[in-house]
Amino acid sequence: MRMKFDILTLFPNMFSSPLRESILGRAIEKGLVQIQTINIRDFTLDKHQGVDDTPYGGGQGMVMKVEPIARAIEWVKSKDPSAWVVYLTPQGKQFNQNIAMTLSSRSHLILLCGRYEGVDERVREQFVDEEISIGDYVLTGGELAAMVIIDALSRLLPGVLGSDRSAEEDSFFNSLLEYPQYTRPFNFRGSCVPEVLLSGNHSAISFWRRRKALERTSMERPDLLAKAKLSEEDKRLLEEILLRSRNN
Ligand code: 9D3
Repeated sequence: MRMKFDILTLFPNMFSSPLRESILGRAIEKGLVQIQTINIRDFTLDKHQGVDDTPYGGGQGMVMKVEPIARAIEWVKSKDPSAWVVYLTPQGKQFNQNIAMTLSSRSHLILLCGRYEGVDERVREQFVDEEISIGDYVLTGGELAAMVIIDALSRLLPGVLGSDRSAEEDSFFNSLLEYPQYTRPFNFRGSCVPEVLLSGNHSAISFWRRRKALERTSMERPDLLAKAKLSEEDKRLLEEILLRSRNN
């Protein structure tokens, strides 16, 4: 159940250290995740190694040429025709946990990172299976987006996290924000840990955490409440929270 990522980029060095740290680094060492960067420039044939050119019809900036990208994708696919091509672009559908789960069931992704004004339309037409954006803000290219996707997918693979964590994953996400966490010291510059957490009363602790999760979600992400599975108790707590926030 290992997953392979081939990253097509003009800046392969961007990927060297971020992916080798911590959990992802261990997943690579364990052989659960394989990441290869491919420099698109290595697939140029002309001696100037041009990877971009001015747009037909005029206009600002440069467009990434079709041939080097086509050759790079065909090279990967000649070894594995099942590889799925994802183009990182502001025009793609917005990445979320559901897309992460769907993509993580594929064994081999080719992540195409755009630069400049993007790729020649014929790359999309003939080679791209899916287009993804990581959100409504402007990046300088698709490289950081590719890393976000690799990170989010890798942690879903069996054996990458502790097994107890992965199970709760799908039920957790898209429901509520998490409750506040504390560790030592008890008193930091006059701000103390809530007493209930020291009480040893597990049902009181669970109740407090659920209330805090509901409180935070209704303040910061009310949109999540619409999708959340709420008990009658949760609904009662929410009423209380809403009433209190109106009085403040
Ligand atoms: C002149 C028009 N450009 C600036 C608004 C459009 C544009 C082209 C290329 C804007 C950004 C980029 C580079 N971004 C990506 O390649 C990218 C991206 C992003 O910018 N935001 C969120 N997700 C992604 S995925 C790839």
